[in-house]
Amino acid sequence: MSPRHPDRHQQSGASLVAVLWLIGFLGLAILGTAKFVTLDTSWATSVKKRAEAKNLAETGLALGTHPRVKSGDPLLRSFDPETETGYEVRITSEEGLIPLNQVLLSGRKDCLKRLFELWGQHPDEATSLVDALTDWIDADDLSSLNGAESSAYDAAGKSGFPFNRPFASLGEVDLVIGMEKLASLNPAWKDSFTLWSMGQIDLNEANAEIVYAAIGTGDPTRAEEFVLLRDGADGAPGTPDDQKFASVQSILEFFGAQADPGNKLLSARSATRRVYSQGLFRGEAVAISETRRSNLLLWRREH
Ligand SMILES: [Ca+2]
Ligand SMILES: [Ca+2]
Repeated sequence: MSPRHPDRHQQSGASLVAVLWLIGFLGLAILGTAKFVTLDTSWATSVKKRAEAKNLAETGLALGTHPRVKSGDPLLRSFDPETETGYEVRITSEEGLIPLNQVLLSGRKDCLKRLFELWGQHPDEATSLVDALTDWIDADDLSSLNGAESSAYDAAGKSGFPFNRPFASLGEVDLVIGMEKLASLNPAWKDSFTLWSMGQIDLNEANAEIVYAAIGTGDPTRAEEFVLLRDGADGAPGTPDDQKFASVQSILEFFGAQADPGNKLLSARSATRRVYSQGLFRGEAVAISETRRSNLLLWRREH
């Protein structure tokens, strides 16, 4: 009778478990490494695609900022569907937007109030907000009738405001008391304002809302009719069929309005170009906006 060796059986069993465990561990490690490599490769591909898309956006930007290239030029769009690469450029004018500092400094509160009410703000709230915006940029600490100077900001737990100088960025405007409500009514409110124009509103470039707010007379429907006529048969601004008006006077005649010699806000021409360029590379998109006047870079943002 052969002797029994229970320890040897136990050792074999333990070894088998260890081997199986090791195989399992190695399998998991290999799977993990493969997953990591896949993720790493996809991250590197995404970074490369984004870099290519940015290069294409820069190419479009260089074309769009060239003084001889005008809005509607076929050079401003290029796309190869086979390689899914290209760029699209839009040239607009900074004067097509409301120059916030100048409007406040020149006392044209009515322009802002009309716009805010058009966006759905209650007239009383619109009045308070315009007064608060004025108090933010005027040098004194004397509150306007419905405005907000330092005591109002202290009470709201926002000590250190207002800055009592013109806005240096549209981001600062978010800090003004009452802006949260306006931003909830129109989250894209910044798209209607500029701090980089010559300080006038070019009615040949502004959208219907801004035209309505700036003209100071007539209704929003008339402003929409004006923009329809101005943008030509294709209904798109910045294309060759646009019907630009020669002067502010001719635009006011369209509205049946009298020229106000004291109103220096209106204009029929622009001086500051804003170029938006989107580069596309195989599903990746990078957009860059630049504002230039006489080739001097005033503002740039990468989206
Ligand atoms: Ca002030
Ligand atoms: Ca057009």
